[in-house]
Amino acid sequence: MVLDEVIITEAIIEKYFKKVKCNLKVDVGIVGAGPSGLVAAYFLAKNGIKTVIFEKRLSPGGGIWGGGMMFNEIVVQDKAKEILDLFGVRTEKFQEGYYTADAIEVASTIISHVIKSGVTIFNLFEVEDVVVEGERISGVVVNWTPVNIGRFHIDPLCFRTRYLVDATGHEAKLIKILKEKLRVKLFTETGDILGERSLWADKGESVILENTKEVYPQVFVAGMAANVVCGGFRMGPIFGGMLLSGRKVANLIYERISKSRGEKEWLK
Ligand code: 48F
Repeated sequence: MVLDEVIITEAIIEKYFKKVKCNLKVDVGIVGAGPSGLVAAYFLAKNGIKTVIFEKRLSPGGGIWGGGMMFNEIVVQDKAKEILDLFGVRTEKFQEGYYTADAIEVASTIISHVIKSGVTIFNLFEVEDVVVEGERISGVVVNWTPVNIGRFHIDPLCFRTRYLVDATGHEAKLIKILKEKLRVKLFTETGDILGERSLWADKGESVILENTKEVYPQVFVAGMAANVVCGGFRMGPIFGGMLLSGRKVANLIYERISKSRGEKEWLK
């Protein structure tokens, strides 16, 4: 068989646009493919919730790959180890309560499970705004990361979502957009973004699950973004809280969707 370059091109274009069309209206849009966003997407999709991830970088995985200061090992604690076990990631006990895992194995294995669970990850898609219908956030506005890097004057496109998760890590980008452009009052102590505090591993990890919650109707925060929005400490290269936060936000949204089934559905 002689390979035809045009058929190769046609195959890519056709399959890619099919993927885009299939994901224009979803139950859950997750912004950021770091550990929290990936784990959230996996548990949602496994439970039949149509979920998409928008990731501005070329490679999904967020802060996993580099471990601590480019030493590509990560640490997790007991409770989070069970999530790595579920994905089949190998861990080693370092001391009572501390397990290590190869960062590359963690990132690649979780990404693979997420894709196989039915989630589409759109890499190089930067979320730059939200779509609103009155008080309701009904979608995200995306553009190619290279368009933004090149500062080209090119309008974005939109995806409709029923629930959104800000899993953008330290940036808490989605919630910053809500504050800056819509001046909304968040479900935090002051109604504002409380801001990230300095590094305290124990405290940062212990509050992250409390902070993983809905902060505006149908908009949730997970992972480091949850601590940024709710004023939690950062925790450095211990990743248990991120994995558990991803699972928690998936559970919260799953419960909400289960309850609302039977009400007027607007996603067709
Ligand atoms: O930062 P990140 O890994 O978030 P996380 O899940 O995990 C935090 C840890 O990696 C680490 C830590 C460990 O204890 O504190 O920092 O909270 O992943 C966030 C992802 O969001 C993407 C970004 O490229 C990264 O991959 N992201 C950020 N802004 C946008 C975005 C945006 N506007 N649109 C799309 N993706």
